[in-house]
Amino acid sequence: MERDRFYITTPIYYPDNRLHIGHTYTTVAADALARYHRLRGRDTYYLTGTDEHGQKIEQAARDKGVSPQEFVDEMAAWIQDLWAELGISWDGFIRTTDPRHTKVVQHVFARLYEQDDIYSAPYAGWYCTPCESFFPEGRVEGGNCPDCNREISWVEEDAYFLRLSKYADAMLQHIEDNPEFIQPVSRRNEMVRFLESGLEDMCVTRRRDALQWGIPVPFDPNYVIYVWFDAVTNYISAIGFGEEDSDFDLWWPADVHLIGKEILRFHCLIWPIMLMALGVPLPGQIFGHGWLTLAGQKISKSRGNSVDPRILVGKYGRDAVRYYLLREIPFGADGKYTERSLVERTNVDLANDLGNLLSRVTAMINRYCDGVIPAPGEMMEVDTNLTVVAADAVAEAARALERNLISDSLEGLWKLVNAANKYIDETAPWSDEADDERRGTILYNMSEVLRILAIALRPYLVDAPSEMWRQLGLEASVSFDGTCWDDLGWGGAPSGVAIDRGDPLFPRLDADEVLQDNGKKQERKEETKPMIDFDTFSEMDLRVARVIEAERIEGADRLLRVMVNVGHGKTLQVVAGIAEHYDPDDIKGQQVVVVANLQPAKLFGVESQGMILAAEDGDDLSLLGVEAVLPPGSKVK
Ligand code: ME8
Repeated sequence: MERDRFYITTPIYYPDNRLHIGHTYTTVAADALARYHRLRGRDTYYLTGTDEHGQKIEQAARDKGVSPQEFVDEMAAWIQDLWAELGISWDGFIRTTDPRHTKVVQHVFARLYEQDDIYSAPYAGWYCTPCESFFPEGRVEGGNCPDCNREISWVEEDAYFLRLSKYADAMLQHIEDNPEFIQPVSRRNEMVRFLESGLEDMCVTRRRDALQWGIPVPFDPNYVIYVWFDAVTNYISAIGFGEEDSDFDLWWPADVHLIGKEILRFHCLIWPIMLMALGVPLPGQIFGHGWLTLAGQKISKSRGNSVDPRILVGKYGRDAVRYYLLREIPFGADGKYTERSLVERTNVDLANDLGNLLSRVTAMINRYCDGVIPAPGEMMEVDTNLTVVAADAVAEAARALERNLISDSLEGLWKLVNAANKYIDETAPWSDEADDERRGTILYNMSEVLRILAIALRPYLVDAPSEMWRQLGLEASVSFDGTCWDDLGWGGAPSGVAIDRGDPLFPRLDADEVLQDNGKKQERKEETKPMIDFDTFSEMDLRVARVIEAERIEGADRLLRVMVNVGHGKTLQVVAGIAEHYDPDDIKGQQVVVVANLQPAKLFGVESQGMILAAEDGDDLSLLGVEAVLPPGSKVK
């Protein structure tokens, strides 16, 4: 029987730092799924929250000179504001410092200890603070974390262990018996391989003298509970596990734990084994999505390449950001983030395909039908074809969403958007050949497509669908908030209602203008960079050079093409972002400093073979020079 409830979770995020577009990705994806299931009429619970204990948080609070509790209070509030700004419709926000949660964690720990699934033994191995992960001796080479490649510390202490090995076979069996348990399939295979290579028991405590900021082991004051043991328990503590008269049985087991692929092992092995040991049913599915990458690297707080979702929302609006994240990257795979692709998606899919459709249709209803949705007349083949496309698109979207394949579902819906645009062009209601009845039929059909889209897009977009509804004048007869997936059948648009044409849903963006503006803000925001060693520094070939010629690059207000003499008979062509500060004629003959061994890159179709160094302060920019006149090619060191 189909379950009429849906319980979905995101990871609970570490509030050690501001969250970035990667966390936003998971949260928006879970939100889209939660909204979809609500639209299907299922009781839905969407849980997110913050993972507030552990060494990382303790250090971050110490660096800021505040207590860990003050620190996490401020960060958790910041995160909730961020999610509110993005229109995230969470039902529960769990904080692991909540006494309701700590009580459950202590209860689970004590129970597993009592039944001998937790035992005490000495630990000697590695610990990675950024990942909050233990690694056995053999898995670490050269003192760096095998997962994140950052520095790792050696830990030797008496500890408590969770008996994972006892459950390894049962775990493997469960994965084999339940093909949907870990998705996508590639992640499932990865976990099976990992299990087959042998599962060791896991350390689940830290000594109190090494770490204070954690939940105390209830029967041993010398220890706090390992932050991952604490964290995964949120999925049951938030819904009242172990409490009398709670909603636990209503929601558990969770339908989907949506997570990033780097935390698969905690979710696909350790967490289910904890549940098995407790005799609690396992979640239906763990879906490990891919990473958003920038310049080939995972976007992450500590790599210093994080992208601030608030800046993007401020610039493009939350619907554009949400749509981009949900549509651009095939759900499950890694995907490159670039702001240019966000702008392109917004312009093509949202402004042109969707926004223009609404704008054209409402303009024609005003012009040909006195601003009122007309009644349809006789349907021709082209019209019934459109109804078939609509039904297929909706069915395809639902099929994909039932399997959490969000980008596929949007692809399905855009088949209808594209077909509708084609339909208008083909039926040409503006042409002299169309009489009033024919025009009425076409514009009714178009209103109907827009009505269907407004409802079907509700999971993904939070502002545009209701605005479409409003402009179509539908609110007068049907409340938008009351619509549901069952309203997606053809023929629901009421004839005779007055439309209210408004501003474009998504104004077209001038890509070069918005992207250049952002370049400035990003540069200013970047304050510190990680330390580098001397060898890394000396890999840079810095030279005194002389400008031979310079000219503006068409279409790029900030850029100059500059030819520089770098000595030894060599000339480099450099594209420099200095056009707002220097006239090409002014810099001819000037002595500058260049990076002469930078990999060539194309900017606005012009190859840049190096970089001219400049200092920047807010809107001011000044080229770097050397005091005396030196021959081109002189080394800078
Ligand atoms: O791991 N691309 O928290 P966290 C896509 N507290 N998703 C990304 C991403 C990227 N570049 N970067 C982060 C923790 N994420 C633990 C979780 S759960 C019991 C405890 C997303 O703050 C992705 O979902 O490091 C990843 O799993 C999560 O953020 C990690 O967030």
